[in-house]
Amino acid sequence: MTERWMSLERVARLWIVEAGDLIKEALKNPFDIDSKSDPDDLVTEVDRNTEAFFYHKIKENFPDHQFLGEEGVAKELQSLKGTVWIVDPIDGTMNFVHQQVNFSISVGIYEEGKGVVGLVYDVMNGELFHAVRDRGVFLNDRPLKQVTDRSISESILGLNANWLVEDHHQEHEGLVRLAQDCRGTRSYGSAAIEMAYVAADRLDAYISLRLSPWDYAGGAVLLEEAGCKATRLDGEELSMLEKGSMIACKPELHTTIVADYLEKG
Ligand code: 2AM
Ligand code: CA
Repeated sequence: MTERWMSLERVARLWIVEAGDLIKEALKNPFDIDSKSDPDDLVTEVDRNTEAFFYHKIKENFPDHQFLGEEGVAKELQSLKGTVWIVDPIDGTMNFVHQQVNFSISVGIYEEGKGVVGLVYDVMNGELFHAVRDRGVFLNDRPLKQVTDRSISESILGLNANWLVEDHHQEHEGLVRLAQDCRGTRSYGSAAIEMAYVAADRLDAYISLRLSPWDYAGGAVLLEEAGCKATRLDGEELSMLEKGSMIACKPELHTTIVADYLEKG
């Protein structure tokens, strides 16, 4: 199996780098920007074109594989049977539109619901994180060093300030206490990059209350190979078919945060 996963990773990597080059080209010209569910939920023609690029590559080369992407280029996925590619063509679209940096392409390849390949490409910083199940996790082809599991007071957490000012969710009090107790908070604006940063020991945890499978499918494979955990905030397994909350974290810190800050609310 590992050979097959490694060959899928090689192909996915060629496409992700090619897609990154197309995005950099697209940035040289004006592009259409729309909003989706709310005015701050942005999508551009570059998101759609990049998703279509992956969809057509996958269908041409692996006609029996399934596809799930953010922009709905493929029809809705009903199950995780067989091999499924879960693609976020641009994770951090708001950064893409406003900053032209700090966005990524995320690809997760799942077999019968199990993550086997994960890729997160920070396009403008030229950082490609990849992992193959049982083969470890790499940054630009160099193995990442083992993560350090720190205490809360020494930890830097990836946390968007939105989750601290809105008080209509049950985790609010716990998250405010967590932000007070940790060493510092950061928000980069791309869930996939923030998950990769946990795997690379640049962050100790990343927490979000509302993400979709394409936001975390690639990062979850990186984290598993880095010996970290990625679950919902209640500690339950992430769904690759439904939206939900997420904590990506070093293993002991995960236990502490879920038990002492999230379950107690
Ligand atoms: P996106 O750029 O692909 O939409 C920003 O904090 C992170 O949350 C990004 O990874 C962003 O992914 C994700 N996200 C998920 N749902 C979102 C929404 N409704 N609005 C903005 N960001 C969202
Ligand atoms: Ca996106």
